[in-house]
Amino acid sequence: MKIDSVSAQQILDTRDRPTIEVTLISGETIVHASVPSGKSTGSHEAVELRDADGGVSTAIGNVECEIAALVTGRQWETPDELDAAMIALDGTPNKSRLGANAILGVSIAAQRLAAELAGVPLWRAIALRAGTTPAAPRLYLNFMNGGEHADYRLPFQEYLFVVGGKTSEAMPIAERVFKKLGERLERESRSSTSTESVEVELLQKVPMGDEGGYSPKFEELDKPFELLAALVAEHPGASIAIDAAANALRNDHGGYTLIGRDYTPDELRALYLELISKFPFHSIEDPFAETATEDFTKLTAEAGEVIIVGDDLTVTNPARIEMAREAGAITAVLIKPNQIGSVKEAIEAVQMTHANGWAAVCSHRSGETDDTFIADFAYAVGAHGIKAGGLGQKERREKYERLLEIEKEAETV
Ligand code: 2PG
Ligand code: MG
Repeated sequence: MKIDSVSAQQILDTRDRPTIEVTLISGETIVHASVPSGKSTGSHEAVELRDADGGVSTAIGNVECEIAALVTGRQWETPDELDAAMIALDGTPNKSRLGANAILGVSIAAQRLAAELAGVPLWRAIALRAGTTPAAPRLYLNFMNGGEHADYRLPFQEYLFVVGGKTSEAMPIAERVFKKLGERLERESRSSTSTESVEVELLQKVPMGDEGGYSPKFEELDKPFELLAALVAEHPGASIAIDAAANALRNDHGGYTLIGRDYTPDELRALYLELISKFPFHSIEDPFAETATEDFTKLTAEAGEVIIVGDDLTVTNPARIEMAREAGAITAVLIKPNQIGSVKEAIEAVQMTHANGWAAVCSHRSGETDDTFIADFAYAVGAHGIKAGGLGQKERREKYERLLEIEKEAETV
């Protein structure tokens, strides 16, 4: 693979924040890639380089100068070789010099270019190199958004409807459930007031959170689970997951606060175990803060079949995943390429996760673009699941639509 030109430009993500789009040209072939951005970030994530005003012009400059000088005009055997060269050029442990956003933009674009030049679908090119077995991931659909992604109208960050099997069979279920949930939430909000005027009804439309899921406000902690459980009951094999994103729930006295009530770590663990016993749970992500490894370990030991997922705890970083393995802290790892800053390292994180006998759940970020790389990646590595948001935002739906396309491609390849 030979790259003739590298350029980058600023685009806006789904929260209207600047992010980076990279273009690579090789002969007649032109590919693009853009980089998502998180809000509830772990402190060990690779560095997303931003200007003082939040822009990405320094990162763009790094792509167009140093990185372009490195990657153009020579022959690359694989995109992994190119990733390794960019990592060495950056020279820091967390990509703080060139920026994980700058490096990842080129890294994803290089994967796409290699696939195009080889004439194979992106997921297939990744799987062939990584030696993984492609398979449809379970859909982790974020149907109710809370926490930092929705002004804390709900205490936990994500209330997910989980459905597995072929994507072409899972998606019609997801569509139905999303619509029904919306209708039920509207009914709930209408019944909580006596006014019937049209204006008030319009105001009562259930708001949406950052990830294209509904964002209702309930004072009762159980209420969202009751609503989801009723819908799960109509679909055998479906289940519930949450991302507690507990970094954001910490209070000043060593515990956590949910809907105005304080919990010690032990009380919060007891709450999770109670929820697991009452509702059809599949997994809990980041149940405690990223520093509370022992609390993860205790919950994992008691959670039975329910999977405990590390996100801010592990940040797609081999050293953090190894730390979690030694502690027996989790049974699954959330994989977000931009937490580590290159596709090569994200693949290594998946391989490490699988070697531990754990599940890998590949994930978008709360600030997304129309790039659907994560769908190809999740399918390529045969991930246990993919988190790509709710169905109320175009950029979230596009990931699921890409999975549908991939399923068709897989039938013909
Ligand atoms: C998460 C993500 C994605 P953010 O916590 O898992 O859903 O959110 O991108 O804000 O970190
Ligand atoms: Mg998370």
